Amino acid sequence: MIRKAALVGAAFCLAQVPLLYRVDGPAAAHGALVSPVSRAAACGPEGGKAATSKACAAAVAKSAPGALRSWDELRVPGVAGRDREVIPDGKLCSGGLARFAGLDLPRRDWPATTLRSGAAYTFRYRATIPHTGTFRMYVTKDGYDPARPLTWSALEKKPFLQVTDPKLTAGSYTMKGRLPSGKTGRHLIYTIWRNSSTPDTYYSCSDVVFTAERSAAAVALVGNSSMPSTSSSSSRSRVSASAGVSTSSC
Ligand SMILES: [Cu+2]
Repeated sequence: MIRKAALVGAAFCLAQVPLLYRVDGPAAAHGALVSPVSRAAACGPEGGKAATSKACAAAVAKSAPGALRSWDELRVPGVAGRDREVIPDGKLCSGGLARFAGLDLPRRDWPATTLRSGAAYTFRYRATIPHTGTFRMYVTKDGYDPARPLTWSALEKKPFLQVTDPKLTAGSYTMKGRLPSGKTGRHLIYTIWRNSSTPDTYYSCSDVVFTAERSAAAVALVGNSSMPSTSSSSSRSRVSASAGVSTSSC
């Protein structure tokens, strides 16, 4: 059943969505990172308090009218692993899609999630329509400046996490991993989801603030139960809470 539904969804995607299915339906829907929250999810209709931030208001104003209602549709067909060739510097957060240009705005005040560098963390990528594929997450190099346009060279070369076909739990792909170590202050986590069941690749920018790692002694004493907190926790929980709501209509 699930497989059949997924195949049907993929077929609609490939067919550019017949007009019939667009009538008053939700925007075409696929996914975005919600933990730590991505710019698109934070500024979308389920972003809660974060969506009312100055950064989101600016992003909405700079993007095509209503574009961020489709916060889960930052997808580019046919990239096939050539991300660095296809997506131009300065346009990483929009995936090079003009209608999402507001997500590329260089600013220091994007809604950000506070995380402990080097800690265990469960990443959640909300899937409004499931697809198979591989997630790769990159972090910005030391010295990252959010007030400058994001370039490929600002990202570390290798992903700190790579997962193929993670488990779908309560509407989100769930990936247990470890946050990059040795990071402090504001950084950006860049997520690339290359589908294997569709020709699409999805791009997400998540703004984060890293706090210092625990010392080895502290880890030994406390164990490894540190739960990262979110500076805009209301937005995160709202995004997560709505994970069960189906907006899928590819
Ligand atoms: Cu999709």
